[in-house]
Amino acid sequence: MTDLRLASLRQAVPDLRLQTDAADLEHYGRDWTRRWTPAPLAIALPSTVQQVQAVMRWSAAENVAVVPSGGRTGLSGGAVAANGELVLSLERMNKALDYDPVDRTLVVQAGMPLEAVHNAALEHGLIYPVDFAARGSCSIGGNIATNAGGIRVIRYGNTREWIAGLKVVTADGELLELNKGLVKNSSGYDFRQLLIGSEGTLGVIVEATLKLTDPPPASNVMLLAIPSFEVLMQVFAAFRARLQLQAFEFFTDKALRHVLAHGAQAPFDEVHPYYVVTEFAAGDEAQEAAAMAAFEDCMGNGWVSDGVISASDAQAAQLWRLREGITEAVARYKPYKNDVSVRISAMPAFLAETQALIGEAYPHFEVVWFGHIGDGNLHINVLKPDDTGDAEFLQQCEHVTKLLAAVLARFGGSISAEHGIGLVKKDYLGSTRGAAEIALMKAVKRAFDPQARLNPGKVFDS
Ligand code: 2HG
Ligand code: ZN
Repeated sequence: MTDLRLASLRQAVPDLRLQTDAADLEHYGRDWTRRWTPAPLAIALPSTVQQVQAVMRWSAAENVAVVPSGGRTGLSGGAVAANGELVLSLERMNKALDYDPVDRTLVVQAGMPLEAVHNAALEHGLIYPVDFAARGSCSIGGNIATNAGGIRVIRYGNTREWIAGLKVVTADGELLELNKGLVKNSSGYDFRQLLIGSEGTLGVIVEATLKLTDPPPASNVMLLAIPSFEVLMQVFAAFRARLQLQAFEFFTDKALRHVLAHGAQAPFDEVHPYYVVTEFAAGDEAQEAAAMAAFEDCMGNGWVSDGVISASDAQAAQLWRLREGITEAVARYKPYKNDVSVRISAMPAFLAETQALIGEAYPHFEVVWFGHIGDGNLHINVLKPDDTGDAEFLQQCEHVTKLLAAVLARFGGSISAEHGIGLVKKDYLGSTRGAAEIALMKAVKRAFDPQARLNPGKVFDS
């Protein structure tokens, strides 16, 4: 059966690179979640848009499900192929195609790694400002498919703000050219925005026209030690009022302990409950003075217990490592991840309530909190205790998510701030989206993909 299908794919798209080695099926069939056993039919690695169209036409004719695939750095199972799907990897379509200095846009293929996009923008003296730790491995197509956020959302917004146009191959192999780089386009539904964040369920993103912008002024990085979460919010308000913030990220003592155990250098002699890494414009003396004044005021108020400021790019990178190294440092504990958001102002109450709730239900859990303060986005990593089996741990963590989802529904928050719903959070979609809204989402899915062949089972069951 498998052989027959692959033979028909080879016949339908003769030049297509197809890989079926066990190692490839394993490698391309999973993402960073590692929860599901990869079992794809095969891996298709097209090199042109026409090949992607031909693959989708074949998928329609043979009724084979397709999982669009980028860097697979996702944390929600959105790129997992565990049910005999064809993985459609955009990895070989990884080039910048065009730059327009008047529009200040860069046209890129979907498989281009985010870091390569950053470098391509810099070659033109501009930046593509969306950024996060997985920059070297993730692809721009995957970033768009999940509306990725990251560490500079506070200054530049999510991926959604930076997409001027998209080329998308539909479930039937049609090519849609969405928005075509226009700044203004008031001509009906904006399918470009609908495709952004649709997690490969509505179409295959093959090309994007990215907006670029001026590089920021020179910046400095500060690490602050903070005695409580309530005052952390005061520090945020004080810094935001006086500085042009590029990033304002927090983590806890537990997070720091893991990053230090993983090789980072300790910033302070003492241990503090919370830490902030903030980056802000420091292009002239006035900006530098404003930063020092904000810091001193916060120290004077008892909101900050200690602080370091970067004196070089190397030091700035070292301070950033304390925050960006957390995911890698805790990976060996097979953490169960939640990625939630509430209104910024609601963060202290939400954090206090959920910390108490988890602590009461599972006092033996080590919970690592960190995230993006300016975006109301908290990352909650529950580390697997050594004496708890995988299945039992998963069951307990699902219970934690259920508790969280109920609190989020009350707070009007989101069960996925920036990682997507994928497989991991689909049972909890209803905590964030109303029943009528989910019914409309399903109707949209049916309109784009009536046979449910595109990334089936992700976001919701069709
Ligand atoms: C981050 O902000 C990423 O570092 C990963 O979104 C979060 O590992 C996580 O839970
Ligand atoms: Zn994050």
